[in-house]
Amino acid sequence: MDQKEIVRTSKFLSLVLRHDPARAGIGLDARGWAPVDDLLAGCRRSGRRINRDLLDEVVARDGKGRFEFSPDRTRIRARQGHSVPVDLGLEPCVPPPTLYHGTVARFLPAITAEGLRPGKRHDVHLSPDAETATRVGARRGRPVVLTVDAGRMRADGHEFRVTANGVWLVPAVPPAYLDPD
Ligand code: HQG
Repeated sequence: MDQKEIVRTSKFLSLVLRHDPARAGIGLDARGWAPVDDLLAGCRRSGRRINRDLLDEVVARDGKGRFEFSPDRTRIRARQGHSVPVDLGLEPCVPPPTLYHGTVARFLPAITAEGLRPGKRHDVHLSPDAETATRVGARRGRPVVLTVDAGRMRADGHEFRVTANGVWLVPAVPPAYLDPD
């Protein structure tokens, strides 16, 4: 399967399954799931040719594992990054002592003053290693990597969750837990 088609389809599915399910004429349930048949039918109606084989390829080969099927493979959801209100049902868990956040210099004054805020998404996204955070920051320009004292945050009562593809989620990071890498 053509890698470009996979990336294009992944982008469209991210839009539908994170931000705008109406784009494919579907809804998501409270946990963010959509029936695969409805999704494929909705994509067809909106002029996107996505068949089950292509969908399987995207879920299996997406570079960041952005999507997952339910165990019976009849439903699909995005693993993180939603702006529509869903509760992914992830349990709080113990983070590694240090996590990383990739950003760019122009955001640093605001981040230093108010900490990391989730923006349009539900949570701030943190990476388990500086390399991944560098890639996240590089989407916006020359990357700046901040370290997050996740161990101390958790000890102070902040709840962390992790998605099946290794993205750490936290509602916010106050400035006291942040340092330049
Ligand atoms: C910044 C991609 C001003 C923050 C990536 C970031 C990731 C602040 C931007 C995932 C701020 C939000 C998430 C504050 C944070 N003042 N700016 N107080 N606090 N920011 O896209 O972390 O391809 O919502 O530094 O790989 O960049 O979509 O978050 O630059 O995993 O799967 O505000 O998105 O994954 O931007 O990226 P985003 P993010 P996908």
